[in-house]
Amino acid sequence: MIAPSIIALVAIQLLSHGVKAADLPPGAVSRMTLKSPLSDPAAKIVKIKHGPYTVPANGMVNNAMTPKVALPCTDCYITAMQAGLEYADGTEANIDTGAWLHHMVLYNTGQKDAICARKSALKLWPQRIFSSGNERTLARLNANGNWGLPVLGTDTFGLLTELMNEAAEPKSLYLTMLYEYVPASTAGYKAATIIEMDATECGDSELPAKEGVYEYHSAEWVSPYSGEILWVIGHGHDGATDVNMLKNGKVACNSVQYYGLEPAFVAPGAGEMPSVDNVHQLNDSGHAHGGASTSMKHISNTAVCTNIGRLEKGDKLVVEGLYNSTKYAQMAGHGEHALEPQMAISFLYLGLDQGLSITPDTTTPVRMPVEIQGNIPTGFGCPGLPVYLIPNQLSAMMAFLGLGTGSACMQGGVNMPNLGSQIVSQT
Ligand SMILES: *[C@@H]1O[C@H](CO)[C@@H](O)[C@H](O)[C@H]1NC(C)=O
Ligand SMILES: *[C@@H]1O[C@H](CO)[C@@H](O)[C@H](O)[C@H]1NC(C)=O
Ligand SMILES: [Cu+2]
Repeated sequence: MIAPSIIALVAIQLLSHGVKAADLPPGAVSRMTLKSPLSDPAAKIVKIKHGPYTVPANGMVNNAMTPKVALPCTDCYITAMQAGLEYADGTEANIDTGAWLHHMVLYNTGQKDAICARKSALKLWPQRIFSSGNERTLARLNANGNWGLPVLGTDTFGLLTELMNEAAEPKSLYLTMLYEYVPASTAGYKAATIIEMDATECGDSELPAKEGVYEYHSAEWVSPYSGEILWVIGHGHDGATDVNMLKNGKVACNSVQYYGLEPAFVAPGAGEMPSVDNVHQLNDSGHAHGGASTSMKHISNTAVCTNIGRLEKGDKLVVEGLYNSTKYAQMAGHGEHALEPQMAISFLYLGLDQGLSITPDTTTPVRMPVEIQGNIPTGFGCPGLPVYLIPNQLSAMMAFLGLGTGSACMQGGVNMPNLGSQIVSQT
């Protein structure tokens, strides 16, 4: 006999996600809610609402930077994280109503990034601790052992958010972060870190879209760390079939990209002409989650990898994004580009053998962006603030190198220093 509260819990999860865990394809995972079962008796789930962001009709909020946002907890380990987007009344904001979580990056200026922090002027490069596209994939660090991402009292989280609105009216949206965490004193917990592999390495992640079958690779990165690989997520854009993490030349994580498994990730047909490719895709899919045949499915879930063994010092990692625009229609571009840029990102959480005393990688050469087109948020030279490197602008270049102040730190993006955060606790 199942307790009524459990039945209610399952019913809530079905309502909020539309797909039963059992129906998910290989590697895909259920999303977390405030009411998800806890992974540890000591764990708590907290939700932080960031915003509101006002996104103009048929417009975007481009890389809005908030240098300081609320921490989920201090002196704790984050055991799971997930991004979301919602309206003021708490209902989900997604593609079915024209709202896109184009991307978000959460970073910790109190720690250094495992790949991009170097001895150079960029030594302030903060640790990217989590990122998400509209697919909103859960990251879990304690799936195979008591690991978590440490949050210290001295840490500061910052948030970069890009949102898109395909509706004819402006929207007021909240970026949400759901965290599960345990207090640092929880017996047996140890520190994990994140390794974010990107085909542009420490660049702006954007790659030009092509037609047909094509792929993007990062350069090889040699790990100075060893530990347990806890969880790997591959991120690509529409058109991607797989985003793989290769270890020593072999696929260690195949993150299949799944399209339109939930109605919220299907653009309504009205006013949108389906491409031939997208009609193919709907006929191929074999199940009815897709809605009308004139609608367009977008990436809704990604396969994640857990329990895939260890990373040793000297192991070589590469991220590989595989695209097939015949199989999955790519997004039409805004502005001068015919197609939206693509991405190939694979981020892995690593349970460190060496515990908290992690030192940033200062030995492996890292390719920094050399082909600069437009404004690239790559530097972090202003105290506590990110910097946009703008070609041919001396002040921005100075700021990028850590020599500038004030407005140069913020050119090219929207600074949102006073963005509100509301903390919603589990009841
Ligand atoms: C897909 O299904 C529709 C409706 O049954 C049909 O008209 C169309 O020809 C099919 N497309 C392909 C490529 O099979
Ligand atoms: C690309 O997609 C098309 C349409 O689904 C398929 O026929 C073709 O085999 C795919 N190519 C590769 C290399 O996977
Ligand atoms: Cu992306």
